[in-house]
Amino acid sequence: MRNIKVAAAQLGPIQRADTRQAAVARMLDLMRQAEGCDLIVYPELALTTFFPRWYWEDRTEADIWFESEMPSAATRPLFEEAKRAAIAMSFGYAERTPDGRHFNTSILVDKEGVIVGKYRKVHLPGHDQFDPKRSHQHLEKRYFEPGDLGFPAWPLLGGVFGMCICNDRRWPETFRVLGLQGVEMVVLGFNTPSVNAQNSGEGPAKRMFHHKLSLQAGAYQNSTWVVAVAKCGVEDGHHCMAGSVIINPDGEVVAETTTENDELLVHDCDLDATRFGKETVFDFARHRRIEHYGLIAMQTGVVLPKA
Ligand code: ING
Repeated sequence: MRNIKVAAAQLGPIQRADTRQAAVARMLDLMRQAEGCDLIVYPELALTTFFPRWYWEDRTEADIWFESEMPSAATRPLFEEAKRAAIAMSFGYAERTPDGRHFNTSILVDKEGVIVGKYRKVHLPGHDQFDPKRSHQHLEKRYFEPGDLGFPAWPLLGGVFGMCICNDRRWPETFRVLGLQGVEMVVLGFNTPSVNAQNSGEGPAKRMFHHKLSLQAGAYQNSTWVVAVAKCGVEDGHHCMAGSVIINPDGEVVAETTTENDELLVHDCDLDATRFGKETVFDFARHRRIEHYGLIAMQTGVVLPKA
């Protein structure tokens, strides 16, 4: 029994006009509610509104949404409180590197407040030019570069932890690369518009179905816990879905938020519950046949079979 008491700290909307200090104050309040937990997980881009919904002709005007250091002045109180409370944490933010690169990033911080892992979102959804045909813009390809750190995993809290971000959950490669490192808990944040900008017929119900389908498959097929945390509610008129969930290594949803506001989910996660799947049905070493998997890493798009 290797029990981790996990807190999924869902955030309600953050408006364009809200300050980072206001977001951090809400995150601190959730951290205080999580007293006694081993780990607290916050959403993607937890410090600001989901700014990729807005278009700036001059991309440098979007730099106001980025952090150029971490801890930053606004987030230092979060690291200090985490250290005092001896709780590990993960949260997402927009990262601007000293050499001027831009990433949709998340970090993993240990109980001493030390950053032990960094992940940069690999699968950027959406588009990079203003698209008048869309009901709303989703300009992650405009403001971020694809992540350049791969899908690393780290030892933490007596187990193996990995991170991904939002759209990454829809790509099985994300979970499998982590699974091949023995991951026992994948933590991620998401900001998911509740309607499809290109298909108004795809509303909240279908969105929630695809969201859970992706997470439950990733958990089951790699025998890992998954903790997925939303920033949700209406941000400047744009609705993002909730659906923060904790999923066990059998792919079952064991906890789910019921509001679209700041809300804490707490669940005891036994990392040893990953063992049976890893030693039987998903014993990769015994069952995988990599001699047949070449296309997955050698080919980006579809190549149709010859007639
Ligand atoms: N948001 C959405 C997500 O992947 C999206 C974008 C939604 C893409 C639905 C495809 C389908 O949850 C982010 N931030 O990636």
